[in-house]
Amino acid sequence: MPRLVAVSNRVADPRNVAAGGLAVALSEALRQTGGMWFGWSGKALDASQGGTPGEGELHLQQAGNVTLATVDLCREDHDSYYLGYSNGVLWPAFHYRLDLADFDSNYLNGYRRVNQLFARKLAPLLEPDDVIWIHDYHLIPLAAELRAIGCGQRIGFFLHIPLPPRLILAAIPQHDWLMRALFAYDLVGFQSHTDLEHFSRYVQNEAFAEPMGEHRFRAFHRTVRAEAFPIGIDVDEFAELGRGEEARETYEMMRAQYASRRLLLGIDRLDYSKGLPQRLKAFYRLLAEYPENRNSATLVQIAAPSRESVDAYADLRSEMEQLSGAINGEFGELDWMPVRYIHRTTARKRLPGLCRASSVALVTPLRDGMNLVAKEFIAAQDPEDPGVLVLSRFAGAAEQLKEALLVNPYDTMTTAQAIQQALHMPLAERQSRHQKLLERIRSQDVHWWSQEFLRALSETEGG
Ligand code: GDG
Repeated sequence: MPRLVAVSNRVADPRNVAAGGLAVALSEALRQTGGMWFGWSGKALDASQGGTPGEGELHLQQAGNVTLATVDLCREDHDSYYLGYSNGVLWPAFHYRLDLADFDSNYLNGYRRVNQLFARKLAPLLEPDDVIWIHDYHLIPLAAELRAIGCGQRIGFFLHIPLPPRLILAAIPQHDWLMRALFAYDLVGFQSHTDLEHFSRYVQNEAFAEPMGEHRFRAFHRTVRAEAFPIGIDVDEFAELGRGEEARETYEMMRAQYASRRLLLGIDRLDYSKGLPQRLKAFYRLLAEYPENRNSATLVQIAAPSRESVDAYADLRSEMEQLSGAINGEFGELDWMPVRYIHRTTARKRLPGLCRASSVALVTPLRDGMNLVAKEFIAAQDPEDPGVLVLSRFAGAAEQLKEALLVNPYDTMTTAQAIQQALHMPLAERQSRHQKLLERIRSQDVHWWSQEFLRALSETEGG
C-alpha cells in the first residue's frame, strides 16, 4: 500500500487519542500505511523572533510509524493567511455570509505565500508513490502549488465546510482562481450532495467544464473526480468515553440537579454559522408561547471560544450575553435560570455525560458543512430512553439524519414548536427514531469516511 501523506492546517499527535474525531480517523489511516502528517506548527513568530514573510522553519518529529512535519509561520503570514483570507473571506463566504467577508487584497497575498511555502517545504519530503490527502479551505491552492514545482503524485482534497451556490462563490473576487485550483487535484470530496451539486453547477457554467460521466469533470486541461463523502464520528470511541468516570459524574450531577426539570443542550464553537442567537430566540418563544415549560425547560448552551481576534466573533459574543441575560431576566426565578450560557471550552470527557442527561439537543446552524455534535448526541443516548435531536435543515448532517426533527433555524416560531414536540415525544417514537439514526451514524462512521475517500482516490486516474 502506498504511503499516506495527510496535510491540514493543524497537526495532531496520532498517539494522543483524546484529540477526537478527525484526528482519530486520520491517525488510524496514517498508522495503517505508515505516513506523514504535514501542517502548521502552531507557532507565529514576530519579526523580533526571526519571523520572515514566506519563510518558516520545518520541524520533523517521529510519532510511531507516522512522521509529524510542521512549519512555523511569521506573524504577518499567519494573520493574513489564517485570520484574514481563510477566516475573514473563505469561512464567511462559504457559509453564505458575504456581508461578513472582508475582501482585503493583503489577505490573499498571505494566503498564497503560505500555500507556496507549504508546497516548497512538503515537496522534498515526498516519495513518488505517496498518496496525498489535503484538508480544508486553508489549503485549496496547495495541489496547484505542488504541481507547479513538479509533484505528479495522486492528490485528494476534502472540504470540511459547505461549498456555496455559484452566484455566492462568484462574489469572491478570486473565485475563478480558487475553483481552477481544485482542478489540480485528482479527487475533490464534499460533505453533502448539495455541495457537490453546487460544484457541478459552478464548473459547468463558469468554467465551461465538460462532464465526463458520473462524478468527473474536465476543464483547464485536467480531469477531476468530485464526490460527496459525509464525515462521521468514531461512534465506539464516543460511547467508550461515555462509560468513563468524568462522563458518568457529569451525567449524575445533571440528572440530580434537574430531577424535576427538562434539559436542552447546545454545544458549539461560538461561531456565527452556528445560529446561536436564533436558537436563544426560539427558546424564548418556547417559554413565551408554551408557559408549561417555565420553571422547567433549561437550556445549557456551551459556546467554546473561537477565533476571538476576528471582529465578527466579538460582536456575536456580546449579542449572546445580551440575549441570555434578557431571557433569564424575564423568566428566571429565585431557584431557576432558563439559560445556562457557558462561554468556555468544556472537557471532551464530560460531553457524552452532558448529552445523555439531556432530553433535547438543539443543533441549529444557519449553515454547516456537516456538524459532528448532532452525531455525538445520538451516539451518547441511552437507547431505552433516548433524547431527541432538533436539527437544522441547513446542516450537512440533515441529508443523512432524516429521523431528527428538521427545522428552519431562521423561523424561530416553528423551531419553538419543534422543541415543544421534542419535549413531548412518546417513548416509542423516540426509540424508533433514535434506532434509525444510530444505525446511520454507525454504518457511515469516520472510519468508513476515510476508507471511502482513500479508496476513491486510489481508483482515480490522475490528470
Ligand atoms: C468543521 C465544520 C464539520 C465543541 N465544543 C466543545 C467541543 N466541541 C467539539 C464537538 C465536535 C467539534 O468540537 C465540533 O465539530 P462540528 O462538526 O460541530 O463543527 P466545526 O468545529 O465547525 O467543524 C463542520 C467538521 O469541521 C468536520 O468536518 O462537521 O461542519 O464546520 O466534536 O464535540 N469539544 C470540547 N469542548 C467544547 O467546549 N472538548
